[in-house]
Amino acid sequence: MRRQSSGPGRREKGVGSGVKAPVYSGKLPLIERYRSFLPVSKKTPVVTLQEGDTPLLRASNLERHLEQISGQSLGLEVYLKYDGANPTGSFKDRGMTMAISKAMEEGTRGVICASTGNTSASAAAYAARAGIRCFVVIPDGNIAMGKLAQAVMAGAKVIAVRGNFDQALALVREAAEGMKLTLVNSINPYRIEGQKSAAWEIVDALGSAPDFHFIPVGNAGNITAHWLGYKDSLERGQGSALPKMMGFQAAGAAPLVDGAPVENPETLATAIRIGNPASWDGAVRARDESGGRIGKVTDADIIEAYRLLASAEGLFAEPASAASVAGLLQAVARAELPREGKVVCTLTGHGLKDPERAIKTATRPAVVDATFDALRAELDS
Ligand code: AN7
Repeated sequence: MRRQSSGPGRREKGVGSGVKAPVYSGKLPLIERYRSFLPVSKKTPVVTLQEGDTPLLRASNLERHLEQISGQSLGLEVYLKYDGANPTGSFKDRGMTMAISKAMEEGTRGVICASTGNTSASAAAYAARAGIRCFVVIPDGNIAMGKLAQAVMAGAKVIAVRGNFDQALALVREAAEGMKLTLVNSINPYRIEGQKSAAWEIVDALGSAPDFHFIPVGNAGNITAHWLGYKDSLERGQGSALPKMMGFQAAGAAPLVDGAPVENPETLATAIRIGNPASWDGAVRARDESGGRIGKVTDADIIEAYRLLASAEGLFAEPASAASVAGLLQAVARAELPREGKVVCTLTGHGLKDPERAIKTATRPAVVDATFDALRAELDS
């Protein structure tokens, strides 16, 4: 077949086994857009699914809701960064394109990760794309079905351990070392480099950093990466200030708030069911350097924000993602924010990741006979 030579596409010679010459149509892969800010060279084979460049949406209905909570008119501009729009449905793709590309450059034998679900879905997809093996270790019974489906479909070897995420992470650290596999959890420094791009995109879009950035916190890689990313943008001369970083953990899994690891973390937001975050120090630094706060929200708060996002803004995000908006609702209720300013909330993962939770949370559809009368009776009710 003849390839079309016109259009915005771009071709390069592929490097490394399993990585074909890419043809980019539409938006550029994250690594290409931010090449000069990332530790890549001409020798780095770019393994991409065209991640990043996700929507940043003004949330006017949510703004009105906040005014109701505060009982006064507010000049807050609220934006939602919908990272569930990444190729595998979560922000993890930003770091994974870097981690897998660098692993290929270094001639890896295969990659391994522990995961509450999204890291494994992303690692499995990028490893499949690169043509390398992927091993994932998950806490048995505590990952959302959509995420497990993604990892198994991509051909990863998935092993569920009778234990939680923290135990799974300790095991894969040992396995990576002993079996010469590349660890692609956010302890891998390239993951953090790629995830900085979310902050860069926000600054590119708004012209400057927002005043406040609300973000869910689990293993704490993302809050760490955002803070570093915002500092990069300021150093490059974009804008004149940094945001206060507002991280939110689930109340049953809030080691950073409680000040000590939680041995048996519990929350329905399984993505952030983590008791001993690997990037603990990074999160504390982001909080303290920015003058922000790391707080906790209950599962009930999370579910309220989860419903609100979908019903008021049409944005279906998974429960863990809604922790950022639950945190914003809490901050407004506590009159913690000024009356004016820009706020960004990150929505880290797509709602379809966890369909079981959605179906449990919402009203089930009515079932009627296949007649117009029966349908009309129900429509009128
Ligand atoms: C939707 O996939 O840790 O604080 O193993 O999937 O950077 O850990 C997922 C974390 C927030 C927390 N929202 O981010 C994993 C994993 C969603 C997530 C987080 C996760 P970090």
